[in-house]
Amino acid sequence: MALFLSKRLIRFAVLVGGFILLLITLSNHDATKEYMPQTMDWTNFNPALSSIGTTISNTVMDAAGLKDQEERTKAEEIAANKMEGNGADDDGSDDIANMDESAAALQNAASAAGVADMSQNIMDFIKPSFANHGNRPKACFVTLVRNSELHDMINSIRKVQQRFNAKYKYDWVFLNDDEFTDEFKKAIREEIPTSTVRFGLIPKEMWSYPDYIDQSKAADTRVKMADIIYGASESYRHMCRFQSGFFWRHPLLDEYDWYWRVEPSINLYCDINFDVFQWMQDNEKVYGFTISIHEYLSTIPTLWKTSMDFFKEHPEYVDKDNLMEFISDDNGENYNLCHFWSNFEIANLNLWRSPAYQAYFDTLDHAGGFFYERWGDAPVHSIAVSVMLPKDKIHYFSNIGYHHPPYDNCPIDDRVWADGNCDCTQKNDFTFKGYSCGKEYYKAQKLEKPANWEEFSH
Ligand SMILES: Nc1nc2c(ncn2[C@@H]2O[C@H](COP(=O)(O)OP(=O)(O)OP(=O)(O)O)[C@@H](O)[C@H]2O)c(=O)[nH]1
Ligand SMILES: [Mg+2]
Repeated sequence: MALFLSKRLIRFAVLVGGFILLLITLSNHDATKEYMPQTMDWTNFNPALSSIGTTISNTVMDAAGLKDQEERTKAEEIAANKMEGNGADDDGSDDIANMDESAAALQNAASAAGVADMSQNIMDFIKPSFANHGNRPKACFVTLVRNSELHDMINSIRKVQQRFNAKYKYDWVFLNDDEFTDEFKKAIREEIPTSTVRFGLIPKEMWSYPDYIDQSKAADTRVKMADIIYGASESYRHMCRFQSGFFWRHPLLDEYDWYWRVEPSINLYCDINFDVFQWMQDNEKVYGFTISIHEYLSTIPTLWKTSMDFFKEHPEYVDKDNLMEFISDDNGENYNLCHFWSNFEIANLNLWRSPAYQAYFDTLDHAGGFFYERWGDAPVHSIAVSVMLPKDKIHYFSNIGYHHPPYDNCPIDDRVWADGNCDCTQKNDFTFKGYSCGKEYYKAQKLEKPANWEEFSH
């Protein structure tokens, strides 16, 4: 009897063991994985806006409260010095192996979710533009502007034409939430005689409240944020939402693959003796910038958490070679407030047209932060680009002399400065100043900083 019982026990144990083995094998099989709930380890990717806030951002927030440009710049300098004191600076001697930790954390999470090739989505969408290799890119300048900004706009156009576009003759698209006046259109056309110039009215649905936004809550927010720069402005919020989620959907942009964003009151300090669009296309770049900077935390309290929650849900949109290290110092837990200054962008439109970015924007839009806070298009674009793109698709144009008040990108390489016939002061170059994010960028890209960078760091 005892022998009979133990035999049954052994048979039972073998059966159960076999079943468990079968389960393990199945759960590791790619095809099965899709249908099985996966536990993801997000311990390294647990967004919380906390630690960065206290030391750096209090000063940054103070700066945000100052509407006067001079005072703001001063406060930002103080913030910059604090950051340097906090060790935000470094001499680049960090262990290179540690640099990829953040990218690896994201990669692991995506692998755990059974996503084989994470870059597939967004880059597959962009790659068709690269097939045009060697041919003239389908590209244009794009400018969102008001009739009242005509004078400052003409100043920008003159510089762009003089330093670049008189030679390369790319189209220029102007957009406005209001009808452009005949006077505006005539004056602009006169400045760009060698290019096709188009003027477009922005459809109402791209510049109004979606029905899921509580407008009285939005109005309350504007009162509460009155002390923060543009905090009380309704139009600024529509502008940021438009630049984040809609400019690339305007029908006038349909025929283009590439754009260069230009604002009123900017300057180009140097001749650009190469076709930047051709360069982007033929080198298969996606997003180019000149200035990077820290954002005011008080304008985006929940942007980081909302973004990271989205990427947790959609690890398939997280590129395995992402530039997370540019925007987070702790593997994605906190936002370090770094972003590319979006008043200058040379980029591929298919980036924003991709289902991945559209899903991201849609999530942000439903979360309401464009109206209940004051989310800027710069951090929105930058978070998307840094998480979704392979980092070698992002490019810093150190050779383009650029100014948007109050900061300069001025080539600190003497040869570049002389060859470009630049008229900026190299000492004013913002790249390695404390409030900039140039150092973070060089580190995240594993680029060696120019030998003379420290001369230009204060
Ligand atoms: N048509 C239109 N354009 C706008 C409106 N608000 C801003 N813009 C444009 O959107 C771009 C960004 O606005 P800016 O006011 O320059 O915002 P910013 O660069 O964050 O801040 P500044 O320091 O003032 O330059 C510029 O090209 C403006 O001309 C608006 O209400 N209507
Ligand atoms: Mg501006």
